[in-house]
Amino acid sequence: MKNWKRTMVGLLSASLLILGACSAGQSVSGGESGIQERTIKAGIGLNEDHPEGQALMKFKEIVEEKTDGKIKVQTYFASQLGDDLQMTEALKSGTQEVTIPSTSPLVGMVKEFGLFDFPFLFNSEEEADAVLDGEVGQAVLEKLPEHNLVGLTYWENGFRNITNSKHPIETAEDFKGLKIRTMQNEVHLEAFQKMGANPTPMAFSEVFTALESKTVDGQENPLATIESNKFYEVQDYLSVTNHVYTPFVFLMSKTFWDKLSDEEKKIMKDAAVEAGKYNREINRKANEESLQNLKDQGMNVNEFSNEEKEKVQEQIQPVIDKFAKQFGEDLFNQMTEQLEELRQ
Ligand code: TK8
Repeated sequence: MKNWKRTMVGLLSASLLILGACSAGQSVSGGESGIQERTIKAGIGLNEDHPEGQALMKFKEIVEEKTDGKIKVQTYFASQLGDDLQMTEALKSGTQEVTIPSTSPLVGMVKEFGLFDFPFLFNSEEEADAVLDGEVGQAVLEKLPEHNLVGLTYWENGFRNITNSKHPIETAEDFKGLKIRTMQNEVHLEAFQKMGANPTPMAFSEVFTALESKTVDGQENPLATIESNKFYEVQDYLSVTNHVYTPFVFLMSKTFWDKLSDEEKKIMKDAAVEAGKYNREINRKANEESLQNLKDQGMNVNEFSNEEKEKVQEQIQPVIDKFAKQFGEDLFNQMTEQLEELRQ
């Protein structure tokens, strides 16, 4: 009898302990389901009127709707919280929850992102979608958790074009001696060096002032950015080169992610993907509209012929060969094979 009693008491206290641990687990780490009151600080480098800004507003709308306002998204634009690298650092240390930087400045951290920085790699946005949303893009996202980051999906910055204050860029020779701001990315740096330009890497938040003060002659970015950031006020010439495609990557702090319940994680992931679809759609429309608007603003616009593109491609091939080896030849080959298949 005594023994039986002791066993019952033992069992009871053990199960109470387990119950206690479960509920503590839920309030501390989120558990498997349920939605809690949370606030997400989300910052980007571009303006709210830019397709990336519009898509961030869409992300906010979806998250707040699906969580009945329990999870709030506070939005910050125009590098208010810092540039791409600074915001990514803030995510790593857990003081900011979301940022959506260009992948290019992150190559110092995850070298494989550099595989997307090769000039003339993608022929269309659809090719970029296929690679980024496919195995190669996903394999690169898997490198992020070891840096305390979670990559939910890719958005689109897009194909880049060159502006400058000196002269139209119509031939491969026209790059010679041009002081051009590049992203903080070694592929871009070395490619422009090979083209005879004088590249200066700097954070995006410093570009307008650098152009205005003539610290640099030019810069390169997608048309929507050239318009949204009013670079036409300090740049006379726009050459439609489409020389390289830049993805955005939707990053979440892993410190924050790990606290979320499975239900909350699904809401975040779905919202990032859905807002990303919207981002790609409006970005592609904005490109067409922006070209017209930039002409209306008085920019001198010219195309860059396929013949000249081929000359540039030849100049920069050694840079691609060098970095493909450095960033991961297997992934590079997988990507080029996928692109060849798409082109058949
Ligand atoms: C915005 C940047 C920018 C990028 C650049 O944060 O740095 O030129 O194209 O748009 O990510």
